[in-house]
Amino acid sequence: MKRSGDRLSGGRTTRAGALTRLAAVAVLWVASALPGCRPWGAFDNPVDPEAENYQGFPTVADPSEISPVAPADGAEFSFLPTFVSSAVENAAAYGLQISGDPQFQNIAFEIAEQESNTFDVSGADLSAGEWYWRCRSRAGTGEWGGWSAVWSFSIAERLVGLLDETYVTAGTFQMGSTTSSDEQPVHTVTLTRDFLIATYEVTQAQWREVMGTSPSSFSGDNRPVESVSWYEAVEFCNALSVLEGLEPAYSGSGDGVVVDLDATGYRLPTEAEWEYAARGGNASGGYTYSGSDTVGAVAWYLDNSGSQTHDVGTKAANELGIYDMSGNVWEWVWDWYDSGYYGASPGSDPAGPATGSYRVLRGGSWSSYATSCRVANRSYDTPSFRNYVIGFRPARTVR
Ligand SMILES: [Ca+2]
Repeated sequence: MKRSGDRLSGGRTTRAGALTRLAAVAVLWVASALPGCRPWGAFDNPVDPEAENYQGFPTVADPSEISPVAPADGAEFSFLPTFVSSAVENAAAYGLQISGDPQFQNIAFEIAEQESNTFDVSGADLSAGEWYWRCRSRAGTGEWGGWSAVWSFSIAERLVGLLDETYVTAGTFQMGSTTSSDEQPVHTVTLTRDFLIATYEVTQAQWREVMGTSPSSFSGDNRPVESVSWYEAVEFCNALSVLEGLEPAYSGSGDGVVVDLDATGYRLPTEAEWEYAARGGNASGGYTYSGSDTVGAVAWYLDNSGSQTHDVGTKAANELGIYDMSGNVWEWVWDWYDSGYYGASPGSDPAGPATGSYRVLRGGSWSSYATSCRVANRSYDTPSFRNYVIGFRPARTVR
């Protein structure tokens, strides 16, 4: 680690922190991938054909020869996937309904008519429980065919969001500074994706909730988790995505980890996202530190920390309402480190070099000199490195 600003001789403390605001919620996670497709016409498992008012199989006549293809009957979701019906030759339009009862007396969500047989149901706001769906098609401007068989699916309980998050609107900013050689050249960066970033560093209570471990050197539920490697931070992000029914952003493992920046799941911010958020995004006041030109107003650092971490959110927030981006603990970000990267990085959505030996760290720590807490400052270490000055905060893409 480029510890130019760090003194790693701080004392330890075991002061107990307050309980966090974590909601005690049931976590029921179920497979979120689309179930396998059923063969066409697999009307072998309609929902409760004995139920009163259930009309049984639809009258199948072209172009009403249609059936749900995915999700198959009984599928469980913690978020709603795309629904797909069988494709019907000559069909000009398809329709879909979702109901809480298999007789479809109350329609909870409907796509009355569209050309595609792939239905985007992401706008359906369904509570946890059992649901039913069916579809139909129409040839040209003629009559609608009959409704398909009814298939069931269920929505799992979702974990109430574990992290407080701050919305960061996409935009353009000047990244870097003239202070240090690896912060040059100052260059224009455009981020094209809105994203959410954790308002606070991940706390020890949050880490324990997801990972079941207590790795930190300092102890306190509301203190930032530290002594976690980059690999472990990535693991946390994927694990939390699974718990909350989001698409995991990472695949692969070790140094072969690949990120999908378009996935909805948690991930480490890119270095550019981190700096943009630290600078206050579109609301930037142009400060040296995240939210102020006075380091002690926004950061726990060498001169005021008492050689220890502090509860997150106990200094002033930055322009966007994000805390501790300067100081408290260094934060792992996604990018590989390359001191010359800024001279060749793309102007849009830079995500770091393709390979490297070190991952970037940002923001300085309780053990850092003020200069390391600057929003433009860059540091790095090997991704397996653990230290009581290093933690992280996740981000995720909004779409
Ligand atoms: Ca920090």
